[in-house]
Amino acid sequence: MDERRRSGRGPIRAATLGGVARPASPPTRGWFITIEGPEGGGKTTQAARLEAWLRGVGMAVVRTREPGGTKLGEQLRDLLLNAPAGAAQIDPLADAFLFNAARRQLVAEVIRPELDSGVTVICARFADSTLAYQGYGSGLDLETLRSLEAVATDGLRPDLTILLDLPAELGLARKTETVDQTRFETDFDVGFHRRVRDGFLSLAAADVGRFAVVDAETSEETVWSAVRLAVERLLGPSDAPNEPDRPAVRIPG
Ligand code: ATM
Repeated sequence: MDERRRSGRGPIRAATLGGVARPASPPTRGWFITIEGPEGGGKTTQAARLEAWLRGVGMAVVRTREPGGTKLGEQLRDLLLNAPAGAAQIDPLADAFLFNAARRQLVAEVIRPELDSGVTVICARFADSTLAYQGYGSGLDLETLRSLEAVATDGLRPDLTILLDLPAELGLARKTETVDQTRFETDFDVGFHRRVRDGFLSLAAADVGRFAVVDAETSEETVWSAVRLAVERLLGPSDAPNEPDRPAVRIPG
C-alpha cells in the first residue's frame, strides 16, 4: 500500500471522544486539521510541533496557513494584514471576499490535492476565522459568510479543529511584545477581539464533534499536551504512538 496512505489514516470507528467525533467509515484521504483562535494563542508554534510529531510517527504531513500558503495567498496576506497607516478602511465584506479568495487558491492548489493523495494537512486558521473575525467581530451576517465559504472550499470541512482559547486582552498583550503586529491589532479595539473570542467559542459549542477547545492561557508544554491528545483521539489507536506512561491531559471546554 502507498506509504502515505498507510501512514495518513488508520482504521476508524464511529465514536466521540473528548469532543472529537471520528468519521464512521474508513477514510481514503489524509486528515485535515485546523488550528484556530484569537491572537497570541500560539497557533504557529503548536502547528509546527504537531507537524514535527506527526512526521516523527511516520505520517506524511503538510503545514500551511491562512491567509497564505500559495503565491497568490501570500500576496493577499500582505494586502490584508499590512494595509499602510491612513489607508481607507477596508469594508468587512471586501475583507471576507479577499480572505475567501486566498482560501480558494489554497484549497485548490494545496489542501485538496494533498488530502487526496493521503497527506495530512495542518492549517493555521481556516474558514472559522472568517466567521469569527468578519462575522462575530465585524458584524457580517453569518449565513452570507457561510455561503462564501461553501463556494471557496467546495464544502471542504476540517476533520478536527483545535481552538486555542484565551482572553482577548492576554492574547493582545502577548502580541504587543512581538514585532509582527497586523492591522487587526492596530486598527481594531479590544471589544472587537472579545467578540472574536466569543465567536470562536460559539462556533465550538455548536460543533462539538469537530472542535477541541484547548486552554491557551497555560504554558506551551501544557498546551502541546492537550493538542497532542486531541490529535491522538482523532487518529485512533493504530496511528497514535505508543506512550503508555504519558499522564492524561484534560482538554478544557
Ligand atoms: P495571523 O495568521 O498572524 O493570526 O494573522 C492573520 C490575521 O488575519 C488575524 N488577525 N488578527 N488579529 C485574523 C485575520 N483573519 C481574518 O480576519 N479572517 C480570516 O478569514 C482569516 C483566515 C484571518
